Amino acid sequence: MTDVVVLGFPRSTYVHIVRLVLTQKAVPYTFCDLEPEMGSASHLALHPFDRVPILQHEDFTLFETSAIATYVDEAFEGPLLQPKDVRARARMNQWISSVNSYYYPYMIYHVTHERLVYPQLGIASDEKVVAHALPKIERALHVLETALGHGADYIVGRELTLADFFMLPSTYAFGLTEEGKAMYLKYPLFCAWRARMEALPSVKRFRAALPPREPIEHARKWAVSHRPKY
Ligand SMILES: N[C@@H](CCC(=O)N[C@@H](CS)C(=O)NCC(=O)O)C(=O)O
Repeated sequence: MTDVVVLGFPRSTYVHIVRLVLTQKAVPYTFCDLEPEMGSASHLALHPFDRVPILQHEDFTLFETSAIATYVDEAFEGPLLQPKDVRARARMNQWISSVNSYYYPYMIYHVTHERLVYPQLGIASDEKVVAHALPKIERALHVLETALGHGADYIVGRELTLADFFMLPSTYAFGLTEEGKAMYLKYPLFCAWRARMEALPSVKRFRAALPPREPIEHARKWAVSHRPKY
């Protein structure tokens, strides 16, 4: 047992960000699968907005992934994942915010849910949702490819930062869809960044610790609550 607990459901993109950061920082933690409790009073007592992840460290409970990732980086030893330089740190935060606003919603909520999550539950894909998202994702990948085009190993430059760990899970899951596989071929610098990230010992350890991608049972309600209407 450790005094750090991550609560969430196993396939959650945002939970993956937190678990990646903890693994990179070599912080031992326990994962608590909230799937059976999602939306219940016990879940809402931990996260009043009905989301995951939630982090518990000793007597401290925290939600929102950027707050958790920053806390983990600052509360534990190990190489810092936030640049000391004020402008590089601002650039990192620009990318984290961009993942939340321009990458995750289209790659995950729109395409990955329609292509991988709903069909596993017997719910047909909504082609309009996918068609609306794809040009937004093309744009987002083009922007990322341009940012990586200045000889940078990582998104903010030479240093591995939280921005890389925010970007990885959304792009990983979208890359499992047929649309993602086809689109990625056009972005060689982005593909090289992905390969570099997947080669990190922490990322390998994280992937090896994940269970098979089981259906997300509580996602049945997303088809009503989360699905955009076009
Ligand atoms: N703003 C939140 C977003 C978290 C989020 O959207 N998590 C998704 C999983 S990746 C979730 O909890 N979905 C559950 C649901 O909508 O029922 C954060 O940064 O932590």
